[in-house]
Amino acid sequence: MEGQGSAKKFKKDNDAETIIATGDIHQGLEDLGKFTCSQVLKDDPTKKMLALRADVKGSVNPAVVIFEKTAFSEGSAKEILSSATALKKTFHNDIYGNYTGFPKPELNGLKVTVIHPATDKHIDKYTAQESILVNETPKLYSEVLLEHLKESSMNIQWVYNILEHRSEAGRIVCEDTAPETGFVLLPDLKWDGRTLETLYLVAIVRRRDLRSLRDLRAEHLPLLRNIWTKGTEAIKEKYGVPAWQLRVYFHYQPSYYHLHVHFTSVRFDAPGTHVGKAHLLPSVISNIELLPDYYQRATLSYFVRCGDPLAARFARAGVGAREADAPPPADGVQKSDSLPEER
Ligand code: G7M
Repeated sequence: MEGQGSAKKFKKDNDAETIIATGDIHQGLEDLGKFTCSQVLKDDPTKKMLALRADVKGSVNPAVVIFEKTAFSEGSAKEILSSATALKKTFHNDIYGNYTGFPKPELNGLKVTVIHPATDKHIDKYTAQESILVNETPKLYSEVLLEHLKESSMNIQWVYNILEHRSEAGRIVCEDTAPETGFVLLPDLKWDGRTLETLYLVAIVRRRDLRSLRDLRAEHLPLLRNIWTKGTEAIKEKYGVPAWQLRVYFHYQPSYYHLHVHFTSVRFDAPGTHVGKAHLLPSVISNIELLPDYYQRATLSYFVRCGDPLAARFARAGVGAREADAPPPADGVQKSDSLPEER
């Protein structure tokens, strides 16, 4: 049974019997005929990504649909250079020709992510917004961030579905069932599972009491070392990619507060690998080895989107936008002109 458990509201509609009967839009979804674009959330020419808010026939809830152009692989690069690729000339000048190419559909697939029912949080997440930089001290963590987490509940049913083999069971690359140090490693939602240039897996820990980097201390070193050792070995065995070609890291802030670790190829500039977001696993282990409560004592800096309720909460706590010419605050917020990478 795939993707059990999230609450969904559907209205009666004869054309949408499948949705009503199963309560799951992904059952039997073979095209996008039921979707109508209601808003362009983000159109990112650099990442070649388009995020749309969509109405769904037969459902009162909106969806978020994300289209991404996929990377070339060496295999497809060879196939693409053939008569099956039609060309339309834009112009030519001397030895230089510029064309639009139309390869056969199998070589030209888009990665499509459908989130339904999409919450306001999902819609915010994929909407282009200005952001602020927060320097989160331990005090701000307990007074602002923890309070925010208590009041906002992001649905993490998908995590439990994976841990309990109700979803994506066939995609698991490595599983360790030890209660304290165990985890499940599988391809990330963002990866097609094949293109090594964009390799992206995620390790989800079995235990449910660790929310983020902030909770990690010396007693969790065996868990962290286990994820590093078994995760990198499993990737080497299955994909032939050695540990030294992997970027292994936490996000802080993460989108989901159930501890998980990202494994991406160093050849791939994955979203969320920038300063103020990614914390490399070997460095995290080393920091805790040096100082057992490092992550309870450190100031951790990160970006928050202006539309995120968390930004409003920081502002209410007196950690808000400052005058443009003020010196950078020791424990506060700086306006940032640049957008953060996708969270
Ligand atoms: O930013 P954060 O550290 O919370 O990243 C969470 C990661 O989980 C992202 O890289 C997502 O692409 C990934 N992810 C999110 N969902 C809902 C799923 C899912 O259902 N399956 C898998 N395999 N990965 C997911």
